[in-house]
Amino acid sequence: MIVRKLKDLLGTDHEVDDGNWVSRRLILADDGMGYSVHDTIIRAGTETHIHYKHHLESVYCISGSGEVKTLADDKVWRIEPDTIYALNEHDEHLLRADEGADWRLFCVFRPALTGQEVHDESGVYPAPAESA
Ligand code: 9YT
Repeated sequence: MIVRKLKDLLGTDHEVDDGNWVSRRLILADDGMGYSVHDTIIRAGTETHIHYKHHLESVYCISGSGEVKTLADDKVWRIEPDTIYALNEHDEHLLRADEGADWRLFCVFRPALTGQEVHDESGVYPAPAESA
């Protein structure tokens, strides 16, 4: 069984800072679960372009707030505590954190991230084979 505490991951290679966000990667590909689990802080007032072409992601809001704008249809979705969204169509989107407080999101990716992924210029994480 795997048991980890967030405080033990801080400052290690399980913590990845991409500027607009810092991702604390709790469970990764080499844990063999088939998905990865992340506790992510989105910095207040930031906007991030994301397009997970090779992954599915579910995101549950723990604290803070913001919005997701899906670019295919220009819809804007308010995301507040106790709200989940799922990018079930690999939806290209803008992630906008409200001003005032950081936004804490609990994220699950399938397939699992290997650990050090950051977004490329199009907001994409590499396909698993490329990042292995
Ligand atoms: C919600 C989202 O996708 N944020 C970007 C970072 C990502 N969750 C990650 O790598 O943990």
